[in-house]
Amino acid sequence: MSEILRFPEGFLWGTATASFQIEGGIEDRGWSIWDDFCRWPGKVFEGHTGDVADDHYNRYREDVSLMADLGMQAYRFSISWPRILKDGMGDVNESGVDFYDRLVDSLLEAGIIPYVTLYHWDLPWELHRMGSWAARDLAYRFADYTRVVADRLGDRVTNWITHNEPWVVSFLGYWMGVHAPGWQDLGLALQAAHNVLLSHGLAVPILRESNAASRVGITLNLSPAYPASDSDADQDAARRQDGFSNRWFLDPVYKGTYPEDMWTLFSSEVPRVSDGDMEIISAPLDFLGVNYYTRSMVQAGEQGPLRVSSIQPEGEYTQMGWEVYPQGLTDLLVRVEQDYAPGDIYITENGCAYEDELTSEGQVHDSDRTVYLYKHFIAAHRAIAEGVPLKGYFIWSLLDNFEWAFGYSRRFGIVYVDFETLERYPKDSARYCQAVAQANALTVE
Ligand code: IFM
Repeated sequence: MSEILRFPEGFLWGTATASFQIEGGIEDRGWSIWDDFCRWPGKVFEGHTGDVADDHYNRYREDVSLMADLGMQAYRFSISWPRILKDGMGDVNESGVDFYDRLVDSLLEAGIIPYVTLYHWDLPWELHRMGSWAARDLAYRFADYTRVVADRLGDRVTNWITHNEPWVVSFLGYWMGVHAPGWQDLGLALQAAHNVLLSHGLAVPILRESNAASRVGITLNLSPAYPASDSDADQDAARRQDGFSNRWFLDPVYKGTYPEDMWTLFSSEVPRVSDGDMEIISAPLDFLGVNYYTRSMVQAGEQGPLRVSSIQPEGEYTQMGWEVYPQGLTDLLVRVEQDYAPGDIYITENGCAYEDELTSEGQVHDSDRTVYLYKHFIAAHRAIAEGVPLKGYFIWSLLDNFEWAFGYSRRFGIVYVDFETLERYPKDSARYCQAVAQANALTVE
């Protein structure tokens, strides 16, 4: 017996991308920390760069048509800060602004609602030289940049996301050193996280003022942490993991405080917080963007300040080595709603990388991706049934693209990109998403 799961009326289906991952067009933008990082030996798979990427800078019209053809109602993309302000501040790069002007206009003409992220990791190099995100001043530079973008696009863009995944920015970039700028210092990472959050809070009123209809949010990558056993030690480990992955960002944004247990745990490494910062950071928002890919399972360990060690439960894994765990999405959404009541929630990213193969007929039979998405759509529907005000779902990603340290070796797109010819080929999963979006429903077998 099959069952039809209907999503609420007005539920928004879309896809997501990010500037550095798809645009290319390096000649019309300033140098960013990722341009530099790509050139560090051994940091990015086979030295891949974002110089050309998917050449979306030149092919955006084709990409907008693709989305329209797939019945997508919204598109989440990011603005490249160094395309707007080559050095991160100073003179506006008019041709860069013009690119986003044309992109937004094409989307609106196609009936696709733009959801614009202001920062998805491509920090202008000059700002990095001024101390990177560990420098408090960057928060104010971000506010200035926000003002420029809001002035130029705010007449047509009303859905804004300040930052994408501050956890990744600060901890992968400044503590673990596997993302740009490649630093490895916990104290600087925590300071970077604080400055990113401060910049978020400073940007909120600027975006609101740009248009009475503006809706502003932030996107966090969240991952529920489960203990490997019922022991007190493992349960404490899961609490620490949750504090690190989730509460370190959710608490400041929604409660105006850092979680006490984690503050104690990080002890001498905690960030400098000035008077008034937490009020700025906790400015009321219109929505929360949640990026969900997998869960974590941990047990008590000895290593590092967190003293947790990760377990790989039996199960299915994607090419990233991430466990396929749709129940985690339901659990996460229900928990976020219960503990933080953030108002409207969007899944601003969910998707998976698998080894795709383009057939000689130009097809990609990615049933593994289709099944992954199908299971996560069901999980999202279950969360709605449990009272979560989930308003939309953005699939990561529209196109195969530059997957950071993995370069082009991981394909997350529902549209295959031949990186030699830059031809696009909708995969079977794209047709599945099209059917779900068009029906605003899915059939469960
Ligand atoms: O590609 C990234 C994206 O830039 C941010 N969220 C996770 C995706 C997959 O790793």
